[in-house]
Amino acid sequence: MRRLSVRAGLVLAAVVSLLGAPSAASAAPINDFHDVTINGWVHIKDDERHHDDIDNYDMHVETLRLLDTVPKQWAAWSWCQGDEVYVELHMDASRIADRPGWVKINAKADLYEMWDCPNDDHDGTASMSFEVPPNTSVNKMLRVDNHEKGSEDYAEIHFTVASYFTKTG
Ligand SMILES: [Ca+2]
Ligand SMILES: [Ca+2]
Ligand SMILES: [Ca+2]
Repeated sequence: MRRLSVRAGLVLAAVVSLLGAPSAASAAPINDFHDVTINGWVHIKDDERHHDDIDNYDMHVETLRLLDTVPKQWAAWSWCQGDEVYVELHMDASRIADRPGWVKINAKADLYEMWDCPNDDHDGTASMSFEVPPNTSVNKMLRVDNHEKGSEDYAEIHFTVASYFTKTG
């Protein structure tokens, strides 16, 4: 009898932990997943009359996990150079529905330049889209220029997208 009641207690505990699952997504079965890792570095020039401000910065590494229930994710980065050139990068990764294992990447960079960071003087934009086959990494460079007359500010974003596709079911 004692043994039986212990087992019933364990079953009850298991039911409670299932009910306590944090979201519907985590309770759904996972058939496969993508881990899309993005990293790289950026080179930024703030043009100045006498001495340009130029520097390189690392991008913080982001891993976006794509599932049946979450087929699209995004990440963002921003940098400030010379106290006036503000660069934003936004990237998203999404599953290509009719080609299992493939992902589509959209990348968009915006350059703002005024007398502080961040600022809202939008002086340039650049974007690209590309597809990544399963278990492949791709290197890209996205350049955004300041299109204000006479400006030579720019940013060159060098990044790698690595997509790992795993089937679990
Ligand atoms: Ca400047
Ligand atoms: Ca400056
Ligand atoms: Ca400006």
